[in-house]
Amino acid sequence: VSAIALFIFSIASSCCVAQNPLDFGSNIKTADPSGHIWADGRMYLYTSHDQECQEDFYMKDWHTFSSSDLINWTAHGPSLSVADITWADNYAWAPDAAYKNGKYYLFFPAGTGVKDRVNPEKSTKWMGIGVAVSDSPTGPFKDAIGAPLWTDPYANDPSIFIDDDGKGYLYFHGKGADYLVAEMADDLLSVKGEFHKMDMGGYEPKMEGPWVFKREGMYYFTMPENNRSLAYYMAKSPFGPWEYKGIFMQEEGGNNHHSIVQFKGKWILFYHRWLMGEGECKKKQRHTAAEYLHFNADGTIKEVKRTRE
Ligand code: FUB
Repeated sequence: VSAIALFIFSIASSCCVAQNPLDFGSNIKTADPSGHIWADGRMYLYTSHDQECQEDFYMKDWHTFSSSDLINWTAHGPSLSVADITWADNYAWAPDAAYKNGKYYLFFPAGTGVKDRVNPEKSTKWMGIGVAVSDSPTGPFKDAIGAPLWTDPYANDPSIFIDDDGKGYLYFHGKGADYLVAEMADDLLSVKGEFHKMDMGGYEPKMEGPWVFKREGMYYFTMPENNRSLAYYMAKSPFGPWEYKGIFMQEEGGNNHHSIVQFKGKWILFYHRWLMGEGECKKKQRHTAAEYLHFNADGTIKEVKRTRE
């Protein structure tokens, strides 16, 4: 009897213990998670994919995972690859997704060329923002316009925010790490008007991946300050002007990139952390992780600590 009880206990405990980083059921290394909940109520994560022990963020495809409880995840495999894009062959960096008018959209940065760190004028690298479409939340996605929506010649980390009235806004960071925003056309495949640089209230540290969400009528513009510590601004409009509010997750070494989404009544922060691998790669690699996010009564975000569960 005790052996059976032990067996049942071991199954029960291995089935439902949350792990941080998230357990996607394979050794895949993922980063830059964007969380979304679509009509079926599941959490969908759109991530970039680090190759084992990769150098210089040469990344080739984007993956989708889903879960109904944030514990048991289904890996849906690559949902788009640079091999399927005519205008890029590298830099499959941080994606984001949207649902509108019956279609799923994957906004992605990609590019080509090589960065010359010693002689920047000899660099051939450029990156643009593309958009791909699918009838399914897990893809496969197909490049919708066959060209970047924007490159100048650098554009990275798109974040698409659909407001309560159905209007879509695309954010990303461009040349000089400026944050740009534009309202999107109704089909999300082109820009309505123009991209313009946002008013960040006079405080603009070096930044990367933006993520915008709305809570109780206020817009939150969140981002990794100096590419490392997660910080945020608040505004009354998706265009800003933004008021800086401070850091809510301290850096841990290495870049960070996140998303924030409400799931079953709780706010969840997805991000990636750098952990030393146990295999042949003797350096830290990125893994998608999650934490609960809490707010103060005035709407400001409470500091988040990294956990292992
Ligand atoms: O994953 C490649 C790049 O690293 C992302 O685009 C940045 O946000 C940083 O996470």
